[in-house]
Amino acid sequence: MKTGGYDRETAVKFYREMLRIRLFEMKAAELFSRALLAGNIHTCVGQEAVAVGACQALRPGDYITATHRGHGHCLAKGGDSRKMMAELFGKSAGYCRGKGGSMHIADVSLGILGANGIVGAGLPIAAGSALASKIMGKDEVTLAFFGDGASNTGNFHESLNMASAWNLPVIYLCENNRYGVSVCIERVTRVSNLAERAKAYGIPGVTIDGNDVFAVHEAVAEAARRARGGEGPTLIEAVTYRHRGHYEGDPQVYKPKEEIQEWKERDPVAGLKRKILEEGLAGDEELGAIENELRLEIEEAVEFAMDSPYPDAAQVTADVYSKDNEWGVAR
Ligand SMILES: Cc1ncc(C[n+]2csc(CCOP(=O)(O)OP(=O)(O)O)c2C)c(N)n1
Repeated sequence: MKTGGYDRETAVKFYREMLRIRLFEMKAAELFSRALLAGNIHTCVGQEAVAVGACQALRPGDYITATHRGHGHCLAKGGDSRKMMAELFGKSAGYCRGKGGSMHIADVSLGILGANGIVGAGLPIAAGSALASKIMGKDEVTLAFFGDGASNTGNFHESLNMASAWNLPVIYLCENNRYGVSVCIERVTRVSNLAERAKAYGIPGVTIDGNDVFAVHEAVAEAARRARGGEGPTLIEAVTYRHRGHYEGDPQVYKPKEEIQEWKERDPVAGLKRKILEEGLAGDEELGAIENELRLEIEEAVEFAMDSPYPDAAQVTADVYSKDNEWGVAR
């Protein structure tokens, strides 16, 4: 991990954002194990550097599409932890008024075009969003997060082809965490680096260490610069690992124990903390105060969610279709 070129404030800000995601996810996992959350949740523990490095390289007016493992993406793009937690609880104060749950968090005002339970579905949405920016002559970029599994869907290939042919301001960011549910990437894909697939579409493809928030930040900043400069899409493969199961409750019997251990030693949050302390960018006391502050934020989010009412049964068919939005145009 290299902090060269980054100042103290930036390193500490990245740490704070990554730790917020980690604490949110660990709390969500705990609440799920206590049967307080309905439905299913997929945590991104171990992948925090991708969400934070990427979103910190975007502008507030840029857009993202998130995945079924999208809590980190939404928090990193500025999502409100209270509204997110309320949505996980199925409460009316949540982002989807309690009717969407963990996999359907969106806040267009923050550029979050939606987490999505359909694997690969965010890729064409991102291309459409980038096309809208281009048609409207706006200086905006859209970034699609997706997994290694999603890179084997038709949506991936069709989206990259069209985004490339139309030179759209879009960034395709693959979080290669090695598994699609229980299937290891090597069993279903012959190319060793998924970024090689960019060649087929005539766009740049780079493979980076997805546990190094600075490496992710640099790669996305460069891709955003290209996109804004009219140079079209980039495919980035961030190599990372999910520490927990595909869903909460998954015993992960398909993963070698040594592999899990090896990646836990490369924990991106602990690694960044170590780096900050080693380089003297901040001391134990300052980082401890940040952690206490974030723990309080997450506890307050849980209290807010628990205190909120469930949606009214009469609202069950409301909001199924959106008639308009703040721009009065489809996006
Ligand atoms: C189109 C579609 N096919 C299958 C599924 C079932 N499914 C849910 S998550 C998942 C694996 C996705 O793997 P990946 O894209 O690598 O993301 P990760 O879970 O590793 O973050 C599958 C197959 C789905 N939700 N949508």
